[in-house]
Amino acid sequence: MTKNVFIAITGRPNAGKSSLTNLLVGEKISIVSEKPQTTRNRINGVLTKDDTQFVFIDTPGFLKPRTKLAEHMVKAVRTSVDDVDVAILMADATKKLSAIEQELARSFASHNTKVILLLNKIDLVKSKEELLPLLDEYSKLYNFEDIIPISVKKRINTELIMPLLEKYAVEGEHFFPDDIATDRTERFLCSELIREKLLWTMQQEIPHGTAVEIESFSSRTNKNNAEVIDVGAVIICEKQSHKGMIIGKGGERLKQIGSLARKDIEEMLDAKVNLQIFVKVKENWRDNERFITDNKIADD
Ligand SMILES: Nc1nc2c(ncn2[C@@H]2O[C@H](COP(=O)(O)OP(=O)(O)OP(=O)(O)O)[C@@H](O)[C@H]2O)c(=O)[nH]1
Ligand SMILES: [Mg+2]
Repeated sequence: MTKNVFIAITGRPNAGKSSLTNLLVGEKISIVSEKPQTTRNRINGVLTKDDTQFVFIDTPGFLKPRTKLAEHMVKAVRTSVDDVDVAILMADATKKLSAIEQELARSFASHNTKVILLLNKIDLVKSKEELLPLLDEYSKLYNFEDIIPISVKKRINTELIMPLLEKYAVEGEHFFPDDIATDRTERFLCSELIREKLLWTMQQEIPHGTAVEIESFSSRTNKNNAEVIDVGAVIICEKQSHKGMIIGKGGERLKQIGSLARKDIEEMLDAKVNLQIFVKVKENWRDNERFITDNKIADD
């Protein structure tokens, strides 16, 4: 008999949720950056091991909704913890317990969710003693199934996670084909890989005001009989001045974003990629409900 386990990965922005998702799935399916609020959509990562299918639901860092986009992000978290077999609360060992973790704990309590606490980034903590007061605070916050200090970056204790999760598997048909790593389309992953490079290369506020749309995506064979995928993308930003900064002097910045993104997209698609990126201004798109849903920017 086959088994499934649905796992929601929740926690404050920048805690390392997407890094953990990628590590557990074994492939890069969710983008990672040092800037909080990198993930905007719920992303399912899938790993099938023997009879058991693990479905990891990477969620946007929990935050107070100030824009329509943020509202969608919070909704994505709420609906994710609703109906899982187990949730992970990803906490940051270098940060105090905050209103975000308290709010999540309330949400878990109202659904009776089983929750494993992972205290991440312990590579940045000098001594174990330093962690004790925080561990104590967390153990009072919720009746966690387990509490494990980890480091995704340095792979400390990360080997303990999968055997724990397996315990929550329930019998049933697999929900996804056994050979896929995510249910997201290649087009979506392309747009995310481009957005990730914006986050890497631009100042704080600009990438948060951008969205990336894939306008064309087609495959052809070149004269050497190799597959080439033509990808046409548009970066949408909020101001004319931002457009100038994204393009950069002599187009340098956009070239850099394009070449970093192309490398990752080629790796993902295992083919040569010809990537064209344009930049467009659309004021206040983050507050435009129709734009967000029509373009599936925050939708799942
Ligand atoms: N030092 C250290 N850094 C880490 C660790 N795990 C993740 N990071 C870094 O933390 C930053 C945030 O990681 P993400 O995986 O994007 O975090 P997230 O929780 O998905 O963030 P949002 O999508 O914004 O909610 C990145 O710069 C990671 O490289 C860790 O164990 N140690
Ligand atoms: Mg993330």
